[in-house]
Amino acid sequence: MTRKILITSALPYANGAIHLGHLVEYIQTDIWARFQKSRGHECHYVCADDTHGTAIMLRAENEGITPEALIGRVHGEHLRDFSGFHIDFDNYYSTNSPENRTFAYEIYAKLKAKGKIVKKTKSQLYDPEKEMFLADRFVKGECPKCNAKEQYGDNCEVCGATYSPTELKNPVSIYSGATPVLRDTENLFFKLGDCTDFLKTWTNTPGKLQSEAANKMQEWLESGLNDWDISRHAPYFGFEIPDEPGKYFYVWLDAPVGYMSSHKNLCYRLGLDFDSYWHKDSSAELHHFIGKDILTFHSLFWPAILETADLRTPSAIHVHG
Ligand code: B3M
Ligand code: ZN
Repeated sequence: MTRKILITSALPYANGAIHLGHLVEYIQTDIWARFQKSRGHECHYVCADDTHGTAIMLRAENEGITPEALIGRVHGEHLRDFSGFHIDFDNYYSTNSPENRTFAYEIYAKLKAKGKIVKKTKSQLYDPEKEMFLADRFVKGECPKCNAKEQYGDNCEVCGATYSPTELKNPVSIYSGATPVLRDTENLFFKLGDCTDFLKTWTNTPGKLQSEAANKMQEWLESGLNDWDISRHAPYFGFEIPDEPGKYFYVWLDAPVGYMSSHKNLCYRLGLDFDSYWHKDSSAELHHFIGKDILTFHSLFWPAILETADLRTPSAIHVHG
C-alpha cells in the first residue's frame, strides 16, 4: 500500500548560520525521507526558516538592516549550506510568508471562537530606555538563590535554580544596560490546561513518542498545565494579532504553523491536495524530527493547538539528543 508521508525537521532560526549540531538532525531526517521515497511512498520532506522574534529584530538592528533583509540573506546562506550537505528538501520556505500569516490567523480565529483565548494582565520587566518589554533571556542579574552574577532571567547556570525574571537581584537589560522597571501588561493566553485529557491520551498513544519523551511529558502533565502566553508587545518582528493593535504572535505560535505553510507552498507548486494531509481524519502521516530541547512545543502546545483548531495531529515526533 502506498503511504502518504509528510516529514519535517525543526525550522532553524534565521539569526545565525547552520552548524554541525543542526546537521545531526537534517541528515538523519534526510536519510529517513530518502528511505521512504525509495520504498515508493508518496513522501515529502519540508522545512523553512523560523524568522520571527526579538532576537532577529535586534540582530537586524545591530547590522543596520531591516529584519526582511536579514532573513532574506540568511535564507540564502542556509539553503547553500544544506545543499552543500546534500539535504534534499522538497521545499525550504519561510515563516514570514503569506501562507503562514493566513494559517496563523485561521488557527487563532478558531481557538478564539472556541473560547480558548483569554486576556490576562501580568507584571513584566520593561526597559525604559529601549521602551520595550524584556523576555526572560534579555535580562541579566544575580541569582535569587545563590547570588551568582551575570545570570539570565529564567534560570541560573551555576546552581540550576529556575525562577521568574522579576526575582533576579540587580537586574539589567542586556540591550541598554538600563535597570528594568515593572510594568503591567495585558497578554493573550491559550488555555492549554483545557487540553489536559486530550494530551494525556495523545502522549501515551503508542508510536507517537519514544518512551523517554513520553515519560518526560507525564511530568509536565502531572504538575498541571498553565495557560500559554501567545502574545508579545511591539516592537516585535512577527505577525500582528488581528484586532489587537500592538500585540504580535509569540514566535512559537507561528513557528510550527510553518510546517503547514511550507507544505502548502509545495502542494501549490506540484498540484497536490493539501487538505488531504491536514484534515482532522486524514490517513496521511505527519512525522516531525526535532531535538529534545523543543519537545514541549511539539508534544504539548502543537498537538493541543491542532486538535483545538480541528486539524489533524502528528503521527509521530522523533526526538534526538
Ligand atoms: N527555531 C528553535 C530551534 O531551532 C526553533 C525551532 C522551530 S520548529 C517549529 O531550536
Ligand atoms: Zn544560582
